[in-house]
Amino acid sequence: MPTPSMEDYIEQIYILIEEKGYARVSDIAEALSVHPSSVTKMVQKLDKDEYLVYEKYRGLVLTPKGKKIGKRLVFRHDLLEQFMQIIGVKQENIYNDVEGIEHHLSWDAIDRIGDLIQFFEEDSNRVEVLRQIQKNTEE
Ligand SMILES: [Mn+2]
Repeated sequence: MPTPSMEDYIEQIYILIEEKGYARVSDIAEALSVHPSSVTKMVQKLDKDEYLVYEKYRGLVLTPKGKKIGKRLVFRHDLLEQFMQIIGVKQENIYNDVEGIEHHLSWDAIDRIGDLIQFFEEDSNRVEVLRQIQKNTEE
């Protein structure tokens, strides 16, 4: 199991490769607001644990294991953002809130949140009812 920090890297590398076709150390460092030397160190660890293959001049490529986890991590992030939106969290808080909790929930909890999203999506009136409650408690 990857640590929270490893998860952040795998997630970001997956996103960069999806968006640009490659992930450079400098891009990863920028995306995660860390020093390039920290990226190099982590990339070596991820290579050792077989999440990716790091070749100094060719750059890095996710292994099937790394890709599979990367995909799940991005799915989890997006699902939690959706959840935050549904429960009415202010847009400006959503990204940081998700970054703060995503590593600390079991996949069981993620699946149950998925059920809840489905519950709200199946009938838009349910979101309206929730908004009404929120409006009433504000007053
Ligand atoms: Mn994330």
